[in-house]
Amino acid sequence: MAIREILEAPDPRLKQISTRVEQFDDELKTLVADMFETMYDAPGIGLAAIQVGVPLRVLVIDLQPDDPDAEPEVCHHDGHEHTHQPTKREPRVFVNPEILDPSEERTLYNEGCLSVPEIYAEVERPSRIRARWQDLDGKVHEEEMDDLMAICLQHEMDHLEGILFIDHLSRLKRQMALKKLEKLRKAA
Ligand code: GNR
Ligand code: NI
Repeated sequence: MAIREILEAPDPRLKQISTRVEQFDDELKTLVADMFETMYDAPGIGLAAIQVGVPLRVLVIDLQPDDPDAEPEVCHHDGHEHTHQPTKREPRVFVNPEILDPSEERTLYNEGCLSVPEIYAEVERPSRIRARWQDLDGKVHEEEMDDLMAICLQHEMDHLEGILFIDHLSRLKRQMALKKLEKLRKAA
């Protein structure tokens, strides 16, 4: 497993349209393992493959990433001592995801993106969706989603179409965000 570099706006690779996964092989499993490691390290609650430069329709989401400030818990069993993070991880993989019947009802959420670091803005999206996707074995799943899961899945699906959350803002707000990003980068 490896932490991969996260591409940042205005990198043109983030505008690519990702292609469907056809091979459910070890290379896909390695990509997903690396995406989880990269996402937890960042830390973030979701990551699309294109954010690490791979234009495939693959997403990972964990709405409960470990709290980086939490003290690791030490526990003893089987005669061994080991540590683990007190918050529970809920890793989810979505291959070739689709959104079905988005609700008329919309919701606003103050979004951020690992590819647009330190910029946050309110984005409006359908409140509820039905999602269909494949797992690492190619098996099809379908589920209704709401709240943060619906928001995050839609944010990640946008990445597959080369869309960033700032593309949902007015041109003025988007330009302000990109200017701020440029300034932050120069200061770093
Ligand atoms: O870590 C992330 N947080 C977040 C907050 C609100 C809405 C969407 C997100 S996803 C983001 C990680 C990321 O950039 N995924 O593409
Ligand atoms: Ni993002």
